[in-house]
Amino acid sequence: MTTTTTTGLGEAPALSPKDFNSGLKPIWCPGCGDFGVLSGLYRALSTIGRPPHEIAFISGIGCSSRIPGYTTAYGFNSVHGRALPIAQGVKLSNPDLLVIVAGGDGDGFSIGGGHVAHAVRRNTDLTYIVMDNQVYGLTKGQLSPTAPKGLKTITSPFGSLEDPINPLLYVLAYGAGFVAQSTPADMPGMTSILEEAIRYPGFAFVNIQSPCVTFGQEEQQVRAQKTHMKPLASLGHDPSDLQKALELAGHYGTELYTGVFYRNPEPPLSYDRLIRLRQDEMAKQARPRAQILDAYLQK
Ligand SMILES: Cc1ncc(C[n+]2csc(CCOP(=O)(O)OP(=O)(O)O)c2C)c(N)n1
Ligand code: SF4
Repeated sequence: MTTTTTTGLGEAPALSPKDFNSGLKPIWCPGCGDFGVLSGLYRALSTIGRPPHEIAFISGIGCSSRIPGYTTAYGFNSVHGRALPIAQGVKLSNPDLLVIVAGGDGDGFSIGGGHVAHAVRRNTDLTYIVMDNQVYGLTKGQLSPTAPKGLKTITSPFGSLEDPINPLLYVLAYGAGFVAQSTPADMPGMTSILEEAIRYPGFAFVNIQSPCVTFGQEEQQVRAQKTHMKPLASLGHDPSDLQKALELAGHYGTELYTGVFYRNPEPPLSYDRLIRLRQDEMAKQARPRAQILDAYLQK
């Protein structure tokens, strides 16, 4: 690192994507979409410029949930489906940390599904990245909640009978302030969406169509995605238009829209900010301990 940037706090060394690479070799299958997501995160974080020790990656269990170990930030590869509650706890106990949550569609919307609604409505300032591959990759390709109807897997040999859940509509319905979708088939677009999501001051959700090359479907692979992905910007979508965002998100599974579906133009104060304000207020009103003891003894 030879260059420096000037910040309000003085001279700080400029960061490069390499500064976020832990050097641990990912054990993902060659060609797995998660490699692209990891590389996009390195780039987005270097542009944002917060050093690794000011960042925490929290994940659950799955191939995609291995991401914390491949970064130099603090990391917790935790318990299947429990990344969001842990991440909220981390953010509340240290609001200065930049907290990023990452994992698979199974981790987020099967076992962890109940936590998503509460994380969204509580609006803690964190970024939730789901690497959506429509299967359980780590446990060898079982049906996941985002698998399309008819998908044949080892747990649905005659084709899935169920309609998939729609992660975009799910978080929009509970009031998420930032909702986007991307794919490693569009590295520049995905990197800038990750950067925007991380900078958003509240709960931000990014669904990344990250192909599983070993158990995934043919039409979900990067080459196929390149031919059918449609940037929302090319449709003239205005991300402040919630009604239109809901309508477009309804095409999940049939259209691969990329870009920002919804960005709240007037983000409310996040939960961690509200808690901090309340704590400051309580500290101002708090009586010295001696006074409390006196009041007790006088009773
Ligand atoms: C409580 C519990 N139940 C089940 C498992 C087994 N398990 C580990 S990862 C996983 C699903 C992984 O799929 P996903 O979250 O979509 O991530 P991917 O591997 O596809 O990235 C399951 C069922 C577990 N580790 N813990
Ligand atoms: S099984 Fe699928 S999701 Fe897991 S590392 Fe391999 S390609 Fe990636």
